[in-house]
Amino acid sequence: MDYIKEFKDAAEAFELDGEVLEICPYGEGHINLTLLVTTNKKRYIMQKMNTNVFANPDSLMKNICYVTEELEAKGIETLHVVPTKSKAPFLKRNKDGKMECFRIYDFIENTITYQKVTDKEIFCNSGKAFGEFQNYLASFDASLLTETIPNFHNTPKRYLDFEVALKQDKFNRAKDCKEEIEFILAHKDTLSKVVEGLRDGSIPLRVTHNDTKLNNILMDEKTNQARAVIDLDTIMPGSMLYDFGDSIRFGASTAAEDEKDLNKVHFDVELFKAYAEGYCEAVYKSITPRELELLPYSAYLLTTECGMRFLTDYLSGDTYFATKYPDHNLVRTKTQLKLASEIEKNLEKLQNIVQDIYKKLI
Ligand code: ADP
Ligand code: GN1
Ligand code: MG
Repeated sequence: MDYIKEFKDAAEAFELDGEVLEICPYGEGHINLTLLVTTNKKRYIMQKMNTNVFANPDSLMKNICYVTEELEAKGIETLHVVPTKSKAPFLKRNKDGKMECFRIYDFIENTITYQKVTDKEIFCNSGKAFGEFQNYLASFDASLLTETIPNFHNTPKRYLDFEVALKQDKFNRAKDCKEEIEFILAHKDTLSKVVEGLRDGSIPLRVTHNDTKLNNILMDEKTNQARAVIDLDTIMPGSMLYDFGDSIRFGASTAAEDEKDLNKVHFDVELFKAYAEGYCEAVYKSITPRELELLPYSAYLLTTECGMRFLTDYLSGDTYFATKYPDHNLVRTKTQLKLASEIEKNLEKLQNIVQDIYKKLI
């Protein structure tokens, strides 16, 4: 494959231990192109960074270096950036007039990433780990960080982007997703509680991960305890509700994000509870009453937001998320909107669950 040769050439620029033996595709990320590099000494993760999504790779890598160095100094396992031979944190090169960026991390061995929750305990452990990660970031100087994607979780702004894509309907696809479009239009007025709270100060602005799906955490392959939170590209000022909600969106589902058979897709209240137990155990000392109150809503919000983003990308011709077949983004949209509607119906029940968990902790 052509791109393997491209990666091989780029790998030459890095300070690697040993001779490169093999390079092959790895993982299930939707944004960067990720490959596993094996030398005769060790393994690495090499990524072609998505410069369509991340317009400023220099500040992005600066963010990652700041955060990983601070975590390392605290003795917390994290990504380790492998420098280039000229001591840069990534390789930026010009190919046929286009900028290309590559980075390499040490492969974190003896870990596993889950694409779906297989066990309540694993999900609870991931909740605890993302909560603890939130605590580590609390002492981080936010002024050092660049906002890598402005308005990333500004859901009302995402709604406006959706409206533009719908109006343009560049690929004449709106006719194939009428029900999904109707769902989003009908929920327009439910999308602003977190941005409004951040604006009026009733929700604190914190440094957050912003992309807390289960495959962005490495679990120990023997104990299933969390080892490292990865995919640090979107660490930026935000709300902890984004982190909680996004984990529930991905993990508290009975099926994969791109399951085609919607009969298999349900929101699982027990999984919500397991995650909330782990997360609250880590953050109960710092969470505010308003944040606690909005935890269930955040699951609804982030799931709707993600469905809306998939739909926007579908309408725009699949330019953002990596897709494997023509209506992949539409399939993803349908699972997200089904989950969002089930979460919405369960909000009161989820509220009681969260309150019970919290009362036991304090
Ligand atoms: P994307 O932004 O495209 O989601 P990620 O940085 O999340 O890319 O990487 C994709 C996948 O590669 C992860 O879900 C994980 O399985 C794997 N991965 C990434 N970094 C490492 C690492 N340092 N060690 C082991 N596995 C990794
Ligand atoms: C992307 O990078 P990855 O695959 O972990 C996306 C998230 C979405 C998620 C949906 C930078 O996450 O925001 O929630 O896909 N990341 C970015 O699966 O847009
Ligand atoms: Mg990822």
